[in-house]
Amino acid sequence: MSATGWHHRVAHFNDGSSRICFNDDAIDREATNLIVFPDRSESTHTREECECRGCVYDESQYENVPWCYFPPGYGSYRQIYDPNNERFEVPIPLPPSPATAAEDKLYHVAFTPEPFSFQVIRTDTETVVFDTSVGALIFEDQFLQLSTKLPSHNVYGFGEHEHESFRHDLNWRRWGSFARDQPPSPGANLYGTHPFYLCLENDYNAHGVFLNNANAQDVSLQPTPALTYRHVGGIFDFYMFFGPTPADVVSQYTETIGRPYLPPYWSLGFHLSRYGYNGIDKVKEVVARMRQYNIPHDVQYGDIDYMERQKDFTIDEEAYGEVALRDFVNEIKEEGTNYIIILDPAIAANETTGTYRPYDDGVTKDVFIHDENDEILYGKVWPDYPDVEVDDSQDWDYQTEFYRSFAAFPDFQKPQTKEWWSQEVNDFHNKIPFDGIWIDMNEPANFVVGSVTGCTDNKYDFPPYHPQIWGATMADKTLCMNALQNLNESTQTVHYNMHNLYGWSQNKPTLDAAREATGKRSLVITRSTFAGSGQYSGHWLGDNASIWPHMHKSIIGMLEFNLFGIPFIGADICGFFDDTTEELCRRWSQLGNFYPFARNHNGLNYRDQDPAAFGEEFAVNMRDLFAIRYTLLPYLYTLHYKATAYGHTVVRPLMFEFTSDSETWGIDRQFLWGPGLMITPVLDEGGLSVNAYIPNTRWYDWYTGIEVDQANVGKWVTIGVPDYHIPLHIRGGNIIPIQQPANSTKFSRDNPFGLIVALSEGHSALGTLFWDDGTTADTIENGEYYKIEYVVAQGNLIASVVNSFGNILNGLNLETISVHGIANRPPWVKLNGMELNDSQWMFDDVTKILSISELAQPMMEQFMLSWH
Ligand code: MIG
Repeated sequence: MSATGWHHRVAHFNDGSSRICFNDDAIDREATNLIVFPDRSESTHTREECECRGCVYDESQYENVPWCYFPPGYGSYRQIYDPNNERFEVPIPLPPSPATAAEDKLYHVAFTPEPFSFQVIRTDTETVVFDTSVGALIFEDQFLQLSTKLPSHNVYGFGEHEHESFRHDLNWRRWGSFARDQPPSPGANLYGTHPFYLCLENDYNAHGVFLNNANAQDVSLQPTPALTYRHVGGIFDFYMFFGPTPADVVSQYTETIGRPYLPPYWSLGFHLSRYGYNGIDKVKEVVARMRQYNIPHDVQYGDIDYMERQKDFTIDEEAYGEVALRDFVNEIKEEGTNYIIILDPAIAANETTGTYRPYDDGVTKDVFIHDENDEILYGKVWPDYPDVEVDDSQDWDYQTEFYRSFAAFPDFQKPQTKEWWSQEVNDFHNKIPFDGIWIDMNEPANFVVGSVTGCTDNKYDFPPYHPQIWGATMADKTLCMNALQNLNESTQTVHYNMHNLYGWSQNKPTLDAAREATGKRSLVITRSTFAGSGQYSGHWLGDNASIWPHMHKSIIGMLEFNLFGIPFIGADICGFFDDTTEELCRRWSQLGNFYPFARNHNGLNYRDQDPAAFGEEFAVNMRDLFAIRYTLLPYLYTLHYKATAYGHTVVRPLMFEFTSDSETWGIDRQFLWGPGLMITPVLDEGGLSVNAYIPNTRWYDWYTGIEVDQANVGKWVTIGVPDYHIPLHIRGGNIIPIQQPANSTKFSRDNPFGLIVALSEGHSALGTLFWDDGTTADTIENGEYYKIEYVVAQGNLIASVVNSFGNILNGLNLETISVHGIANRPPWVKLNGMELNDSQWMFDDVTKILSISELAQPMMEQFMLSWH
């Protein structure tokens, strides 16, 4: 490494090694610069080691504050390129920055030569949004560090972790990112990597920063406010977005990394899953009780227990049976329920030779990741050996050693792997006509460290800096870091560089394969993600537990994934690990009813938690609860369209819509669907009331339609929440398209539509309906949809058809409109100039709701409704 102008010191340690003296958080805390040892836990480094690095040692009494300080004026890199090495760059093609004329740019950049630093400044406010002068910049072969002083304490994003709050705690918190098969746990690096944050400046402008680096990394958040990035490879490839609104930032970010995929309409319905139905009879029993109570059910899952010994592309003949499963899937599809199968990337190896085509073909076609000797790397994941009786009471290590066979890991960056995968998926679809694919374990997860023979001592498995990630070594729960993978079609690199991209690399090939197999838009749900995964897949928040705090955490995760461009997001409703309780499952179903991806999923051997598992009263209430969701699906689908077309969020923090109200900046126990619907779930055991913040505007109760008293807006209010109630409020200024619900979208899509018009202070409102056939791919690109804009002003509602296509709205009528917030009874109501008769409308003088019914207005035609 020979970047000129770099002043570094080498510290010599007792073991004879010499290490770079890592510059660190040179943070201005009470005018003192700080340094910590990034490669050690703060409590283990000694005064000697610290001073040896030219740093200042101070056993600070403050909690979390590092003891090893960085003296002022410590050296920094001036040039950040590496003339001698070709460095790893993330192989995701991103568009170049838009060519903006200098005078139109929202920012400018300033450089300080000595010690080197740079500042990025928002031009119109002079706010310094990024300022590296706060710490030394380091650019070594396996260590990169850069600090920035932040313009405010309002920082959101970075993933994937279990965060306690949506707005970050900046009190010396360090978050590592390295994709890991890791159930949500405090401080852990979870399944995916999202090096993106959004910062709301104190004058309500927002900016976003994406550091396009996929190597293992951590970010230290400091109270200055500041943050420090540390990465073990790659380059500093920064993208900054200047909003100025938070919504603009997300839109600009997703324009760069790729806008989210539009999920099929059916996938917005209710999904039901569990690990360990353990046989088709149980699946049938559960589906039967869903039908018994007429509970909406758009998707049923098959987890790994449908497979023979948990091998991809096989069916357990005893417990399921190919013919029986196929017949069952065809039958539920008739009833409107789709079927999604799980697939794991790891392929059963060795013992299957000659008997298992996915492995045999994979070997012939060279699809698997290689070890450092260029032979197939074998780990262990699910596949069991044949002819072993699995004793679940044995511990994990015992099971791994004695029951699990070898497994090989497809390298999805190889072109032949995509073909091989697609062939297997297509052939399996001929057996079981599934509608979507759920890809799990793609961190990639491995039950042994590195490989069945471990890893060698090499610079990738033992880098000089081990970021704050879980596991004693980098290969913990995954592959050896020096395993060989394709970077692109023709070049190889090490797993060290590609690890965080493994899930991402599987996303598109799986969607492509699913589309080919089904001939439809299809759906992929992935566990591991990187920036851009939202273009191909949705995500669930992983193996949560049936505990109350995980409900709140799921809101935070869901809001974050909306920042990350993966709005089709949800958590396992009622919890994955542990037995749920009736109360927890009831409250969680109320919350989950408002996850974009609403799936009740359960772990192995835990008590049943499907909506009909708790008896009749519960089941009937679930049916009514889900009916609210199904009523709102035209609105939810339109929000997804806006995410795909414009990069809007679907689930939205209050702070996005009420940015100038600082009370909203920290709210993460309430959330919005788009601009118009606020959801305030119960998140605590025994809770029979919630504290809700009602931002200062007009709101209408979903259930009664009655306006929230103006005396209660701009305030925290207590709302009573009986057992079967979740507070929902429609925000003035919105027109919400709705449709009469049914027990699946297959039928609800044919039902009459309605509009809920919620008037603003100025008695106006806006809304959109996006409608396509719900299952064809690329309808937006191909213009194969209807788009209708609804506008209310001065007592007129005008519907304009701004895009039309084919006959997809034929025969569908708008039947009901309810207008909320009219001051006085109107003298008449007219549709296209013709007065409605008295039976078609009524005005309630108490609730102030104008209710119109039996309109019979064709959805595909423009119209005007007047009441003024
Ligand atoms: O836990 O396929 O996160 O949703 O049910 C082992 C079985 C593997 C992890 C997933 C979970 C799924 C389970 N899988």
